[in-house]
Amino acid sequence: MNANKKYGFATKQIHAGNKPDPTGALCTPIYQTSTFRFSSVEQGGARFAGQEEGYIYSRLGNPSLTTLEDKVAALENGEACLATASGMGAISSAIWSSVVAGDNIVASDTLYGCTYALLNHGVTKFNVQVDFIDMADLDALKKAIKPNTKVVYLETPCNPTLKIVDIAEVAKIAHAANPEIKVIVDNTFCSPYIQRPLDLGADVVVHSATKYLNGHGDVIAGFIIGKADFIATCRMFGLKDMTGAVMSPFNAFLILRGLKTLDIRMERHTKNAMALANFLHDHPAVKKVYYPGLPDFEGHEIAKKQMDLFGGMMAIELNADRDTTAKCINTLELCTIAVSLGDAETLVEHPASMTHSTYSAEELAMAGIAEGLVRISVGLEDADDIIADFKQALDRLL
Ligand code: LCS
Repeated sequence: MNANKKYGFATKQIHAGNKPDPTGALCTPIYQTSTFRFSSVEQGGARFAGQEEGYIYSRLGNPSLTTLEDKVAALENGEACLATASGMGAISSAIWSSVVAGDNIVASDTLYGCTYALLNHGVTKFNVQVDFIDMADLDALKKAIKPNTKVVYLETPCNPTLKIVDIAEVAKIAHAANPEIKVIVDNTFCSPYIQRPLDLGADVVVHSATKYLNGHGDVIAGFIIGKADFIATCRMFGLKDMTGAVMSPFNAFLILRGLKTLDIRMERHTKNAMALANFLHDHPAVKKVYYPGLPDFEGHEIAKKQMDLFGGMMAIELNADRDTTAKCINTLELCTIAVSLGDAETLVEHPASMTHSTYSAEELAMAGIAEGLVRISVGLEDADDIIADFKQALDRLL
């Protein structure tokens, strides 16, 4: 690539970050090594002291990961990126790098269950106080920010209700209160092809790369993207000392492979999701469809403004109790009952008993996660086949 030229997303997902390999290998090799040789004690010392560039040990950096990190930074329009062993590794490494005892975090009340657990009963053990609010309510945000608030944390669309939060407005409010506050956005549901939070004013993006970025259901991984100095702190403290959540070179290779088709996959996920959402919207057994692409969905206008596509995630509530809902889901023949999302396969799960079982009954109610809510990660199969599968399952309820 020519460093002075601007390239499109598809070109960047294939070429950005790639380094010429001495062997001429087209794909970045898997540097399956834990450590790196030093030519002398002096050279090792210079690398540890940061006086000489070069690899030391794979918890601190590895060439397979460097290529991937540079590519993901380019896709999110960030200065730098850190690859991690999981999405939770990214989130916890970023949080440990942002707060100390006595600090406050203002967080969305609707988050992936383990993120909620980390904030609700993880960091609170270390005297970091967390206030959960409806992040779509900007007045609630204004009221919640305190002098010791260091982080504002959100997902949009939220897992699992797809609630939309206005990233630009949240960033404006947080930075007006205190420019030092880090607005951290989990961009897992969108991927940078659909939404780029840093362009909208956020400070840090985190990802579960387990999902759309890898896209093939065979890797657990994460990323943190942001300013170079913050990513350096995440690398040399948050990850190196606090979580140790380092990505393996093999997983970096798989994600590099998956990323080459990110845009094509996101287009197809969205097309299939839009078709399924329209079908479900008109089915008499369905009470409500939660999908940002539907004009009657709350947050649709904000979604249109900040997302380039509406994505592949949705949820539905049926005109049925929890047991009947479960029975209906059990009759799906093609779609798979499984947690995770962003894979080629359509995955269906029940948040209240699975991904969000870390929430108490009151917390579920507060976040609007109904007992009968069913989350769907719409896959890449033929839309007609996905729709036919839901039709045969839902028609049994009539
Ligand atoms: N952020 C979001 C929005 C997620 O959905 C997940 C996992 C994570 C972070 C954590 O990433 P991980 O450590 O698993 O790579 N979400 C899951 C879900 O909804 N079903 O299974 C896992």
